[in-house]
Amino acid sequence: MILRTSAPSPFGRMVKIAADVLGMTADMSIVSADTNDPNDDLRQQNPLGKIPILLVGDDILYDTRVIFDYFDQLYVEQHDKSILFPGSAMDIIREKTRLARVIGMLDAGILIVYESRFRLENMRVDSFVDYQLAKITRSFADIKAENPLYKNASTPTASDIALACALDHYDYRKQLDWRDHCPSLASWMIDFSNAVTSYKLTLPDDIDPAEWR
Ligand SMILES: N[C@@H](CCC(=O)N[C@@H](CS)C(=O)NCC(=O)O)C(=O)O
Repeated sequence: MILRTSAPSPFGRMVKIAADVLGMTADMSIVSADTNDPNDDLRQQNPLGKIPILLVGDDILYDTRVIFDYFDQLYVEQHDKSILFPGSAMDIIREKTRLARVIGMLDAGILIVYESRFRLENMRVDSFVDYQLAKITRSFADIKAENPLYKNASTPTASDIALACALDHYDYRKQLDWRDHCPSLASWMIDFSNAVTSYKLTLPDDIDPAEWR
């Protein structure tokens, strides 16, 4: 398997952590991709021009959720149980909904980054940024109401992995300070970081320090 991604991508990082948790890292090599480079063949691999992409033989898999489903399918075939999406059929659907929430929070965060990356300063639209921020803050309000505690030790679920990568992404790109919206996620991060080895190994190089990094 070949993973096309870039070092700062929170989505690519999720795939790396999931591969490590499932014991698949040795089967996966990483080929760096540059979404801004029109000559990068990633646009032939994924017409959306987005990473991550997983190349498996002749198959080209994207996006993150599809890659997670693929990893899960491989893991369940070999171990007869799931780590990323454990439990009953309805538990799996609930976990996929939690994952969709975090991916949506990140998609909104990425659009905020692109608003300043792709538009000239005098063309930026504050109401668009506020619209995206509201998606993130509403999601944090829901997460806060769930009293989040990290309790899956070295076998995080898909949404656990996504949440850790999302919180770090906001600290890296600074769209907002999630501590203002769900302060208890700081202890969640400490517990996640202590339990999941690949968390620290996959941090963006120049991210600010934190107690759990
Ligand atoms: N929801 C997608 C989002 C992927 C995504 O937006 N990746 C960013 C990099 S972090 C990207 O490829 N951006 C380039 C673009 O949107 O053209 C997923 O889960 O894979």
